[in-house]
Order: sequence, then C-alpha cells, then structure tokens
Amino acid sequence: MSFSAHFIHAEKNTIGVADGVGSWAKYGVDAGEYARQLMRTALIAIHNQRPPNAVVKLREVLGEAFQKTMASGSSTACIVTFKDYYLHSINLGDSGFMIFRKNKCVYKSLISQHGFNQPYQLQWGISIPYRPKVDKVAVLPGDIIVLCTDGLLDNMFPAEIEDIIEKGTLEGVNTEQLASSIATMAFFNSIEENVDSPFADAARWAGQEHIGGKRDDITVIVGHPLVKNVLLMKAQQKSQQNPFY
Ligand SMILES: [Mn+2]
Repeated sequence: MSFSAHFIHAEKNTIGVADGVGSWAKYGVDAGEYARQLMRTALIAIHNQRPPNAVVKLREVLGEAFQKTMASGSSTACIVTFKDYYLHSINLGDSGFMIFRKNKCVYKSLISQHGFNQPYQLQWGISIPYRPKVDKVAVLPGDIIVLCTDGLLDNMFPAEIEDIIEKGTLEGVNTEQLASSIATMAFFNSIEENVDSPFADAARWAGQEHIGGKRDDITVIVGHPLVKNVLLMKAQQKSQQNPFY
C-alpha cells in the first residue's frame, strides 16, 4: 500500500502526483486515501473543464479537488499541464518536477515547507498557509519532464538523473523505461546507509544529522513533448512497504 497517488490525463497533457503524509497511520488512518481522493477529484475537474481545448486552469482544479476531498489525512500535491510549448504548474509541498534539456537539468521546481521535512499539505477543513501560484516555463520538443514525489527528490541529485537520461537517450529507451530506471535507482539510494543524498544535505543545513538515503514511497512520471504538441507520459511507482517489488 502506497501513500502516494498520481494521475495521467493524456488527452489534456496533464499529470499530477500527491503524497499522503505517513504519520496518519499512527491514528489508524489509511494515509494514502486522502492523496488518492485528491488525485481522483483533480482528474474529474480537469475532465469537466470547459471549453475542452483551453489550457487547464490549475488553481481551479486544485481548489476544486481540495474542496471535494473529505477523507482523513493530508497530502502534498503537484500538477503540471503542457500547452503550446509551455509547462504550467502548481505545487504545494515537497513534491515537484524537473525539466531536462540535452541531458542537463535546466529547471527544478521550488518546494514549500514550514521547516525541514515539514512540507505544506492539503487537509480537509484546514486552510493552507499560503496560496500556491501557477508557474509557467517554456519547454522544447525533445525535453524530458520528470514529475515526482519527495521520494525521488530526497534520494537523487539532478546529476544522477542526468546520467540515467543520457544513457537512456543513447539506448533509445521510451518514457516508461526511463521512469522505471529513475525510480529503481532512487529506491536503491533510499535504502543505502552510506551514500550522500539530497535529504542528508538538507538535514545538515537544518542542523540535524542524517546519513544515507531516505526510505519513502517513490512516484515518478516521465513526460516527453513531441513536435505535435503532445506530451507522451508514463508513470512508475515504487512503494517502500514491499522492498522486493
Ligand atoms: Mn514522501
């Protein structure tokens, strides 16, 4: 059982991830239910948006999903939509996305958090501490978009992802294989006890001690804009509950 959830709306070139906060399990709450409902209601909101060929209005979508999700628990969320060679995004918490161009990371979204390892979250009936803005960044055909939960961001430096993308590009792999390779490497880093990790770096900055990776669910969606203004997308999820996946 994974705490994170995602959706892919291929027709509207829109993808999203949500990461349920695991500590709810202590209170007998299914920590993934809030995230799953949030992504389900976001998908419906996107599907119902009129006119159908307009750019997906991410603030409205996330706002509607937030209003309609009444499960116990809380979650981060990041949704991105591709239209006319721009990637529009909305991000609350510590999930995020990166854009790779010619095997180099050229853009990385910002996270929003109260403090180290305390991301902003959506929770029913609780007002969020800030209003997330929609960001807009240009993308080119051939770019690779990686949307993910903190399970990836905490366990892989962009340079490690660059290496996988470079190797994958040489071998002509598709988005599905790329998502799988990235998630697998993040998984192995997460259970390593001696590697340097972005999470360990962030801990150090916060004056805390942490060595090695960070065990967490890992969700990765890889998108690849084509010349026809279409985003090809595939997702990969790795749950820490089953180390043998
Ligand atoms: Mn997480």
